[in-house]
Amino acid sequence: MQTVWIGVGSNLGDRRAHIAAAVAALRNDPLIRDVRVSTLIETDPVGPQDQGRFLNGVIGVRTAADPASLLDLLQRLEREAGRALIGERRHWGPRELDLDILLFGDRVIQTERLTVPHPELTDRRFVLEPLSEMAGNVVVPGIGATVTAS
Ligand code: A4P
Ligand code: MG
Repeated sequence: MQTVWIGVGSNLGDRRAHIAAAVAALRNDPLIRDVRVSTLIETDPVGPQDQGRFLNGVIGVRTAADPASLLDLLQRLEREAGRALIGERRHWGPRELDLDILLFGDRVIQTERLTVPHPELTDRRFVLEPLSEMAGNVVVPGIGATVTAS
């Protein structure tokens, strides 16, 4: 079992409902245990400014699934929220639901599909604030600092 931290964001449609549906689906998924959700915060878009404000938070889970299987599950939940297929989206553009793997236990992963820890993790207040609320003492592998210190 690994503890996994997932960043969640939405800035299209009923943002709170998209996030709640993803959390409910994770709670019902046989691969996933112990789902916890941070406070959701209202944030200004980072990147293109011609889009609405985000609702951001962090979801903590425990899972025995491998990282690629977890990514498959998260991408299915993004599609179920109505998000356009990869290739039809604008980079850093608006989205109904974004689920990023921030940390996967203490693993460092670099594959075609996955970079973990998430490369923007320590640069983004909208990730660090909810993550430090839930896991302030977690060490970011490769950096060796805790989330709070970042
Ligand atoms: N991928 C690689 N590593 C990961 C990972 N750790 N977790 C790959 C999840 N996916 C990962 O992602 C594109 C590909 O990244 C996936 O197919 C997966 O194989 P995407 O979510 O489809 O593309 P994207 O979101 O347009 O790009 P990117 O780089 O993921 O953007 P981010 O980092 O998600 O940033 N401002 C505020 N206030 N709040 C936000 O939540 N989000 C973004 C998007 C920009 N500005 C924001 C927010
Ligand atoms: Mg993403």
